[in-house]
Amino acid sequence: MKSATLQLETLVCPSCSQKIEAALKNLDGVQKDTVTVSFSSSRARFDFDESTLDIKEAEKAVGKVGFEVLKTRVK
Ligand SMILES: [Cu+2]
Repeated sequence: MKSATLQLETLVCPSCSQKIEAALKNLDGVQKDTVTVSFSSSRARFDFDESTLDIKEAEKAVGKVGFEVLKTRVK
């Protein structure tokens, strides 16, 4: 299990973070109960199974709902 932090472009309202959270929870390999999106720091965090999910897929999913990922950290 790995842990990811995505630095996003500045979120302008709390419903943005809900959209992103829902998109991440939809992905196979993401531990749903670990997904948190902080509106104030514009950051998404979650744990995921690296054998099921390529982190690029998570970036893509966030992009699809309309938000840019500025930086990704996995550890
Ligand atoms: Cu919004």
